[in-house]
Amino acid sequence: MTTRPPMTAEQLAESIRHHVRYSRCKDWAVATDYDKLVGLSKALNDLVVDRMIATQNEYLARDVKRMYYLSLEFLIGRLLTSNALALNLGPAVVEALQLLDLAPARLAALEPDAGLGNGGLGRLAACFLDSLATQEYPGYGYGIRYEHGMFRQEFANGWQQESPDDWLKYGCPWEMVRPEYAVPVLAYGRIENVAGAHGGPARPVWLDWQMFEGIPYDLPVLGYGVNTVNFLRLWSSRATQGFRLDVFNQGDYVRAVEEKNWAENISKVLYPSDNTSAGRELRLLQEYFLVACSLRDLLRRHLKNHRTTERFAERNAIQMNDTHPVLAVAELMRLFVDEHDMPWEPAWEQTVRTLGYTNHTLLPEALEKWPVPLMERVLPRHLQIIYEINRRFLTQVAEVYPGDTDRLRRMSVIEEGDVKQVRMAHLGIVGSHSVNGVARLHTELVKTRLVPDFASLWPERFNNKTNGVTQRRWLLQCNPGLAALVTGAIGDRWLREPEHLQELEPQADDPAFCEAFLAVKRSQKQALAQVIRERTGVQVDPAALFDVQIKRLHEYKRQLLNALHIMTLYRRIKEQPGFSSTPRVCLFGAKAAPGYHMAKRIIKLINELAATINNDPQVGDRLKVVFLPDYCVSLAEQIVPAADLSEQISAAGTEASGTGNMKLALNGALTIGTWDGATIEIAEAVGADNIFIFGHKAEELEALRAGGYDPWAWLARDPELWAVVGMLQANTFCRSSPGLFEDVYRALTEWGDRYFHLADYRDYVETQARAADLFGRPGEWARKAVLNVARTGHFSSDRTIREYAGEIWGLQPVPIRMAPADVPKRRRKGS
Ligand code: 26Q
Repeated sequence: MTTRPPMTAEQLAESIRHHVRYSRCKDWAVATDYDKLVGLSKALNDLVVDRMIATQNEYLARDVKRMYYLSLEFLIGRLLTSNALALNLGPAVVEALQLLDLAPARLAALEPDAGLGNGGLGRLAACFLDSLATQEYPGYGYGIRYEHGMFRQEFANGWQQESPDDWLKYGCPWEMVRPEYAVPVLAYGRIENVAGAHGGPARPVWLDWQMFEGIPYDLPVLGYGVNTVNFLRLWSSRATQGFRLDVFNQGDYVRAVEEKNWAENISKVLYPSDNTSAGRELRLLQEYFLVACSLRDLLRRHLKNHRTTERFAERNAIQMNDTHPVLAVAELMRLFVDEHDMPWEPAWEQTVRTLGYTNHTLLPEALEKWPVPLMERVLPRHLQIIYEINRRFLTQVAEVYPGDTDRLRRMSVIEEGDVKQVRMAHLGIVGSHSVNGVARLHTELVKTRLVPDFASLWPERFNNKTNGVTQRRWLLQCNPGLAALVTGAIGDRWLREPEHLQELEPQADDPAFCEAFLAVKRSQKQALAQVIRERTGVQVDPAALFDVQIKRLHEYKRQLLNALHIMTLYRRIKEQPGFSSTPRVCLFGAKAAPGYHMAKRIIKLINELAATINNDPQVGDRLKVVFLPDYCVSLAEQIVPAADLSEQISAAGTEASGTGNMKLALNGALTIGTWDGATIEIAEAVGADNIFIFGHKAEELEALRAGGYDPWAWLARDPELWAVVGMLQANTFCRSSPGLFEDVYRALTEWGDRYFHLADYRDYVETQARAADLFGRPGEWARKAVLNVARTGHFSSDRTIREYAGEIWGLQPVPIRMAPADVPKRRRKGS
C-alpha cells in the first residue's frame, strides 16, 4: 500500500489513552487489558467513522445503485486486526502498543469472535462484504444481531457439549446502535377484504396482528487501502407498545411483560444446524423479521432520492443468501402493492428485476419447506401473495407446456400432500432474475438434478458464480510470514488484485524461495503445536505432516473416511512391527448440530481414536490425532497457515463448493480431495501434479447408486477395509462401553453407506500413502506448495464479487475521495 498511514504510533497511543479514560471511564493505572483493547478499537473507530460518513454522503449525492446482501448468517469473526490492516495501521498499532507496554497478540485474543453463522455460507457472506468494500462497491449486508451466535463447544469424556456463546456480554466497540431507524414488524392475525373508499375495489386489510420492532446496529465494513466504509446492518428484536396492547389494556401487566419477552426471543439465538432445515416457528419468524426490517429500511433509503418505487430495480439489487431470506419475494410484493399502491404487474416486474437467489446446497434435507397452515397463521397476507404468485406462474407454465399436469405439480411453489408446504427454493427461482450455484459442478447439478424443469423453462436465469475467499484475512492477516515472503518477491499488488499472485510462479523453481517457504511453514506449525498443547495437552512434533480437516461435522463431508484411514494406519503400526511411515498429525476442527446423532457419534469416535493412539507407546510420534475443540473463525486463522495437507473428501456431488479448500491452498497446503465442488476448479488451476485427487466422480457414484450399491460387496473385496470396519463393531475403541459405535458401523453397512465411504476407501488410503511419500521429499513438496499459492488467486472473493457485480447486480465501483472537510478540525491537525 503506497498511501501514508492516517496516524502515527504516538498519536494512536494518545488516542488509546483518551478512549480508555473517556469511553471506558477508567484510570490507566486500573484499566484491564480488555479496557485497553476497547480503547484501541475506539481509537481506530474514530477514523472509520469519518470514512463511513464520507462514503454514505457520496452514495446519496450520486444516487448510486446499491446492492443489499440478505443473509441469516454473517460469520465475521474478529474485527480489530482486519480493520487495523485496512486502515494501513498494522505497524502503527504494534508500535503504539509497545509504547504502552502492551502485547498486540494478547490484546487481540481478548476480542470475542462474532460467530453469527454456522459455516461456509455465513463465512462467504463475510468475505463478500470485505471484497465489496475493498473494490469500492456500494454493497451492504443485512442480518440478525443474534444475542447468542454459534454455540461454544467443549468435550466431556470425548462427547460434544454445547454452551451458549455470549459475545455481547462486554459490548461490542465496533457497533453503532441506531434507534432512530427502528422499524415496526407485524405478524399473526387475519386478512379481511374491506371495500375501498368511494366505491373503489375491495382491498385486503391485515387485522389483529401483533407488532414488534427491529432495532438496527451497524458494524462498519472497511475496504482495504481505500476510503470506502460500507456497513453490515444487524437487527435486534424488541417488543413495542403495539405488542399485545389489548393485554396491557386489560390490566394484565405481568402477562404483557412476559409476552414482551417473547418478541425479544426472535433475535436471541442462531439456529445451529448446517445443511438441515429446522422447520420451527421461531425460525420462520427470524427469516421474516430479517426480511421485513431490511426491505423497509432500504425502501426508506430509496425514497430519499426518488418519489416512487416505479423504477426501483434500476437503483437497487438484492441478493438472497440461500432460501433463508426468500420471503423477500412476498414481502417486496406486499410493500409495492399494499403499501405503495402499485398494480400487480409492474410490482412483479420490479421485484423480479431486483432479486437474485443463490443456492448453496443439493441435500434434500436442507431444502426449506414451510407448512401452509403455519405460514397462514404467522404470515396470512404473505401466504395469499404467494398463492397469487403461484397461480400466475402456473398459468404461464401451462401455456408453454399445455396438458402437462405432472410438470405443474413438480414446479408448483406449493407442494401437495397431507400437509401442503411452501417450497422456498421454487419461490426464490420464480421471484428472481438470477439463480446461481456456487461452483461449476454445483451449478450443473442444480440445473440437471435439483430443478431441471426450471432450467429448461428459463435457461437464461441460471448462472454460476464460483465462490472465493478474501486473501486479506486468509493470507495477509492470518499468515503474516507467508504474506511478507510473497510481497518480498512480487510486491503487494496481490492484496487488491489477487490475479497478481501468479507472478509468484517462477519462485517455485527457486530452491532458496522454497527453503524460505518451508521455514515460514515450520514456524506456523510450531505456533499451532503450542495451541494444541494448551488446548488439548497433546504434544505434537512440528516436523510431522500436519493433515487437516476443518469444517462442520456432516456425514456427507466424510470425516468418517478420514477416521477409517487413521484406523488403517494404527492397525498397520500395531500389526507390522517394522512399519515405517511419514510421521503424521491428524487434526480435526468441527462442530456438530446439537441434535445430529450420527455427527456426535463421529466426534466421539475421533476423540476415542485420539485417546487410544496418542497414549500408545508403540505408536510414538508416528501418528497423533487431535480434535481441537470450539472450531471457529479465529481458530481457523491459526490452523490454516500451519496445514500441510488439506482434506476435501466429500462424496462427489455433495459439497456445493467448499471454501476451506481455497483458504488452505492459498496458504500452501496440498489438497487431498475428491472431484467435487470447487475442488475440481482448484485442481484445474493448480494442475494435476500439484494436488491429490482420488475416488469416484459424481456420475460414477450416480451409476453405483442406480446399480444398487452394496457396501458388503466392497467390504468383502478388501481384507484391510474389512478388518478396519470390524474394529468399529468389535469395540476396539470403546472397551468400557460396548456397542458405542454400533450405529456408525451400521451406517456404513446395513444402512447402505449413503456417502460411499467404502467405495472410495482403497483409493483414499493409497493416495494418502503417495502424499506421505512426497512429504518425505521436502524440496519437491515445497515446489508444489508454492505453485498452489501462486495459482489460487482466482479463488479470491474479489473475483467472485466482480462477477456478481457485473453479471447479476449491474453495480459500478464508486471511489470515495476524502476531502479535508470530511474530517472534523479537532482531528485534522497533525495527521
Ligand atoms: C435452514 C433452515 C433452518 C435452520 C437452518 C438452516 C440452514 C442453515 C445453514 C441451512 C443451511 C445452512 C448452511 C449451509 C452452508 O453453509 N452451505 C455451504 O455453503 C458454502 C458457501 O457457498 C459452500 O461452500 C458449501 O459447500 C456449502 O455446504
